[in-house]
This record gives sequence, structure tokens and C-alpha cells, in this order.
Amino acid sequence: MSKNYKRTTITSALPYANGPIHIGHLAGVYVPADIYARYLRMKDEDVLFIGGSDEHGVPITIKARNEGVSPQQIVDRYHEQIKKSFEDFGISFDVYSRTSAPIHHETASAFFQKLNADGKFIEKSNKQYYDEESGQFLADRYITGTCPHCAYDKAYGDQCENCGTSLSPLELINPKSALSGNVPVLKETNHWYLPLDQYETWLTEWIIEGHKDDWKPNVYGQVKSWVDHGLKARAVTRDLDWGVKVPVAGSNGKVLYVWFDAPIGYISAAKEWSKKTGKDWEPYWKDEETKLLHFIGKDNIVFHCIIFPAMLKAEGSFILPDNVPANEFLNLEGDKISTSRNWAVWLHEYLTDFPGKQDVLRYVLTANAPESKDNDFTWKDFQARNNNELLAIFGNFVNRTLVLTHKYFNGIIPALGPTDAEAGRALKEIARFPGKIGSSLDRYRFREALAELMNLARLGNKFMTDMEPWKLIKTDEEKVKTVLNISLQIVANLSILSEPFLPFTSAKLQKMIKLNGVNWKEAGRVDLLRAGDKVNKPELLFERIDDKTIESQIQKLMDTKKENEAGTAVKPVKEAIAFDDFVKMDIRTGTILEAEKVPKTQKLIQLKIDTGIDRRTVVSGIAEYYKAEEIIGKKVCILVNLAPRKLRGIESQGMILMAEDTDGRLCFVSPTEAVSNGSEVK
Ligand code: B3M
Ligand code: ZN
Repeated sequence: MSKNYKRTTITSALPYANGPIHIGHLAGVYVPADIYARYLRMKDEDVLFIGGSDEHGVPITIKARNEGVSPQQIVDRYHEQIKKSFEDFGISFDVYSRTSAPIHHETASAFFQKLNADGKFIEKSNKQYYDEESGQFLADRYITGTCPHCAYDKAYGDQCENCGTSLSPLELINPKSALSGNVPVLKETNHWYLPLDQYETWLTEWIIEGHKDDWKPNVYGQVKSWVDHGLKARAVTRDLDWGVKVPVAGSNGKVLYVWFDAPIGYISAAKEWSKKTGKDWEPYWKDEETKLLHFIGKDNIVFHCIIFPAMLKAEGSFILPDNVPANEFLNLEGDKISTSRNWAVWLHEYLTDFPGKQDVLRYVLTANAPESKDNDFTWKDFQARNNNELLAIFGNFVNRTLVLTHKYFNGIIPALGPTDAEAGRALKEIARFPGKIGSSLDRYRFREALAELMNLARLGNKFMTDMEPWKLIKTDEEKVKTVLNISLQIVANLSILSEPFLPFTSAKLQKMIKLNGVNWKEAGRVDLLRAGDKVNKPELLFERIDDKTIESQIQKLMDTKKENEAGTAVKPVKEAIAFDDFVKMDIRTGTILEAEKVPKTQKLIQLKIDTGIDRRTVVSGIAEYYKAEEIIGKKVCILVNLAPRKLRGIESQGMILMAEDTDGRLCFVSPTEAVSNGSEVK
């Protein structure tokens, strides 16, 4: 039995203010959070719904560098755009803050200072890459080099985007600074670490044992695997100049790690809200009678279920989340949504193309929400749900009810007359919907709750179709009064119960039937509209979306795909080299004698090559394009005087020459005629 709380604090992941937001953000986090907040408010519950922009972190500084502006200018631009998008889509935050705000710097600094004063950190120093020319330590993303696993030469200090391996900067071969292009030097630097390993037992009791039954399996499973694999101390400071300064004397040039300060942004936002409203923020973060919920995407689970709770536990005066109903990811037309590839439906662009249709998108994203697994948004499905569900069921039922009320009774709500079995059943059914929808929402099952709402519209539509008042009116006006009274009560219930999901439609509908100031507790009643009152003329709630409109959206994405491919057209020629540079390379023809996939890697194959000079091992990143068994006997060209290096523990003595096509595909460069192994390539 879930505890009765006095109030609920709802946080929603703070989007990075380095770009616009898209449908994936809405589907994953903000629409479910908003539905839940609206639902609680309709039950007259005390809710604090928190949002805000996450304005620190390396991606923002990289974007600023690329644009030649300051990080503050980047976050100012996108904070406003994101905030407006949320407002446009009815995401009803009580406060939408930002982590570059002074109140956040104060709050995060104080939080850090308390943990530091209480000895909750470990201080460690280690060697990190430092760029002597720009005079700063390099964040992982500011270091590029060759991946030790697949030899990709543009790997980052934290990850190789070619083979997906996560890296540490010291693993990179030939590291280079992205700031100056120089080779960085290793320099001693000290940082503060949160010893997560010390919280393993407590996390096991609190989550693994305590939330086995009420946290979503996708969340519980990820947390359990993190804890089972053993937690390690995590650095909570960085050598950066953009962020919350580390509040310790002599630590200039150091800031709090963005994932340390960002969740504290939820607390700063509550303080900002308190300043605006005069209400006390502390009960929403410190009273055990408060239910704390974090709405996030699956990539943020570890930060919200392990790191931030450990921080709160260490600080000691805060409550812990009661639940973290994280969603999986939404894909677009079968492909991952990607900001860098512009593969997205941006909210500000959606509103330009579909003005006034926020609720259609809210509806489709909820009906297709990736609640337990990744899901796909397609424009065809968007059109189908609008035309076949919202328009044909919800809109059609409301419209027929109001049109007939005006046609037969001049808009006056007719009295409920004698009811037959079907009318009696309809009246009984209405009463059950608030409970059905509410029980799904209480368990964060938003798709299920929305489907129940649509079942109420279906009930109305079917009742109207079965009773055929347009025929009855000729013979039994009293019965038509009953049919329309019941239909109007269903419309009234729809206007209340749809509010969390379709706030714009709900408001429009309540205006049409002149219903206001009602809440969840009144829903289910069959006397919401009083006989004798007059309803307004109906307006269309939804419009048909035609094929042309959808085709143009799909075309827009196809054009984006083409641009992306075009963007990977033939690479520009590299800088000129002298002939002497070329002759240093000793390239020979050879034959593949043996080939075997390197275990636990996606891309690597271990080859035995007959070079005409010797037989040697070479590791090559071609497993995505070739099966080991199909390349034995293949003629290749091999760079034989490349210094040997270890790849996944295997010494690779040379490099096979591959041609990389514009779409990234690799193919062998082989002699076109029979030549003996060891023939020099000149
Ligand atoms: N800024 C957003 C993300 O990872 C990240 C969330 C912070 S919530 C405190 O997409
Ligand atoms: Zn790699």
C-alpha cells in the first residue's frame, strides 16, 4: 500500500541548453511528467513541478568555441528557446530555472562545502593532459587521438565513436589537444571524489531490496547491474573554467563536474520558486511526508538513482526519490534521433508546420511512449492516430452531441428522461473511468491511462451510434432528451479527464459546454451539466491531416538524410607532403592466411598475413564489413614498417590498406593482377 504523502515534488531532467528540444525529449520525460503533475493538481494535491536548463558541461563550451561566442551566450540563446517550447506545449512547470543562475551557484557550492567539511569526499591527485599553449587542463572531449582498439584516428578522450569503446584519455595513441592541436603533456592535478563504493550496502538495502516491486523493471534492472558490478569513486570536480567554481581556496580553474551540480539544480529551482511565491521550499525537499519523483530518460538513470541519492544521503538533510519512472528512447522513422545529424522533429518547427496541434503531438507521443522499450515515431502513425482516433472518435462524438443539442433543443441541455438498459449501462460505465484512468496514472502507466480515456470517448461514440437520436427524434423526443443528456455528461467527463493529457483540447471543450472549476473528484458524475443550461456552439476540436502534409514531413527527413550522406562525400585532400615522406612508407602486397574475430569487440579481426618477407599478425577494424572466414586467401596491401602496437592485448605488426567509402564502408585495396607477395607498392 503506497504511503499517503502530504505533497509531491516532481523533477524533470534539465535539458542541456546547447540546442533546441525535440519530440524525444517530450516523449521520454516532459509529457509524462506534465500529465502526472496535472493529474495530481486536479486531485487538489500539493505539487511542485520543477524544470530548468542544464547550462554547464563540455558540450556547451565546445559549441561556444565552434561558434566563437561565450558559453553564456550559448545558454542564453537556448535556455529561452527551450523554455518557450515547453510553454508552447503546455508543460506546466511551477518553476523553470537554469543552472547558470546565481542561486544555483550558491546552492551547489554550499552543497559541496557541506560534504567537503563533513569529510564525505576523497581527494586524489593524478596526471591529466594539459595544453601548455592554451594553459589549461583538457576535458576528455578536448583530447583526440587514435583509438587503441580500432585505430580510428579521431577518437575522443572518453569514447571512440567509431567502435563505441569507452576510453580514458591516457589510452589514446598520439593524443592531441583539440584546443591548440599540440601534443598535450601530463600534469599533476587534484580532484575531489565521491566514494560511491561506500554507499553500495545502503543502495542495496534502499533500492535493490526496497524498490524491487515498485520501480520500473528497466530502471531497477539498470541500477541492480551497476551495483552488482561494484561502484567506484567518482570525480566530482573538473579542470574547466565554465561551471560552478569549486569553493575551496586554491582550486581556481576547477569547477564542479556537471553531473554533480546539475541535479542540485532541482533544489536551486525550488529555492527560486520559493523566492517568487513566498512559499517555503524546504518541506518539498526535506519532509519525509513529501513524495519525490524524478522523470528522466534511461541515459540518466545512474545519475538519478545512484549518484544524486548518494549525494543527498551524504548531505543528510534531504529526502530520497520515491520513484524514478524513467522512459526508454523514442526513435524517428526507424533511426535514432540525433541532434548532430539533425534527425529530429524539433518542437519549434513542429509548431510552425502544425499550428495549434500541440495536443495531437502530446497524444501521439503518449500513445507511443517508450515506457518499457525504445519505440518509434512515424509520420504515418501520427496521421493515423490524429485522423482515426482523435478526429473520428473523440472529436466526432463531441461534435455530434453538441450539433444535435443545438439542432433539436437550441443548445439547451435536455433533462434526463426514463432510461432503458443501454442508457443505464452507459450511466454506470461513466462512473468507472476516473478510477480506471487514475489507477494507471498512479502507477506511471501513461499509455494505458490514455487508452482508458479514449475508451470513454468510444463509449460515447458507440452510445450515440446505437441510439441513433437522428432517427428517434421523429418518434420519441423524450428518449432523444435522455440520449443527449447522457452524451453531454460523457462530453463533460471527457473535458475533465482529458486535461492532464490534452490540456488545450480540455480547455476548449470546457469553454464550449461552459464547465469550469471542476476537478478530478467531480469526474464520473452524470450531473455535471445541468438540464436547462445552454451550451455554446461547437467548434472543431481536431482537423484531418492529409497525405500531402505527411509526405512533406517525410520528404523533409529524407532531404536531411541526403544532406547527411552528402556531408560524408569525398573528403577534401590532406595537406601536401614531400615525396620523401611517401617513400618512408613500405607498402607490400600480401595474402591473408588466417582470420579470426577478436572476442568482445565489434570491429576487430586478427589476421595472419604472408607478406612475402615474413608471416605476421595484423589486427584490423573490418569486422563490421567482412566475416573472418570469407577473407582467407584474399590479396591485400599492407604497410609493413608501421611501428607495432597492441590492440586489445594483441600485437599488431602493420596495417592493411582499406578504402573508406563516403558512407563509411571499408573495402580492401588489392592488386588487380597476380603479383607475388612482398611486391613493393610505389
Ligand atoms: N542535462 C540531460 C541529458 O543527459 C542532462 C540532464 C540533467 S538532469 C539533472 O540529456
Ligand atoms: Zn575505436
